[in-house]
Amino acid sequence: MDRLFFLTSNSGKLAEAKDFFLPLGYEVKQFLIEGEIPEVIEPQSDNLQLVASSKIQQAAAYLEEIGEKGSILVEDAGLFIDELNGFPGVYSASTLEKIGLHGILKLLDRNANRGAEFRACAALWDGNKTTLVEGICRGIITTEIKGSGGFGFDPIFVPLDEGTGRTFGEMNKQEKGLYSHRSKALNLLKNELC
Ligand code: ITT
Repeated sequence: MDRLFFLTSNSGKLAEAKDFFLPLGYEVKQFLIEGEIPEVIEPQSDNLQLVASSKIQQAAAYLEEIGEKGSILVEDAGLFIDELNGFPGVYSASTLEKIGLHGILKLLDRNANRGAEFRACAALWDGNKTTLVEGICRGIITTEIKGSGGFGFDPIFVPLDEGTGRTFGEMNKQEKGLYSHRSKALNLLKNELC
């Protein structure tokens, strides 16, 4: 089975990528060097693609340095809320850490436009070249936390296309995978690998 090294510190993202690539014959492994996630500098940018490109370049350089061969995956995601002009966007991780899901819900009053989208920008280094893709999932932000599945913002996000009004937090990984920004991005990358 071919291996794909995923540079991420997020176990939820890692689990979803593993599930996605396994049926395609790829074993996704967290990219570690001597048991540690290699340090990469995240450029301060409001552009997910720029962040992902910079991280994949740094990861490819690490792989070359240790004399390993393999493909590397990097993926940067964020929740962009319409009423907040795209906030938290590229600041999603730090915002979630600081104010939590309740804090995000408090930023939207009852009459606010609750439209939002998840964006995932994935970059794949195949040993020669980098491919960059983006997946978007439109949805709405709930008024309360619903469900204990998934990770991150999943319990406050209802994907529009699903149709039952459930949050990602109320779905299992397979159900989320039918609609998510991550699956959309990884589907685009799939053609590069297979
Ligand atoms: P790495 O950069 O190390 O991969 P991270 O946790 O910083 O991990 P991101 O920058 O991609 O990951 O994600 C920004 C935030 O958005 C972070 O808090 C994630 O938990 C959250 N997030 C990303 N994808 C999500 C998803 O599919 N569902 C819910 N929340 C998500």
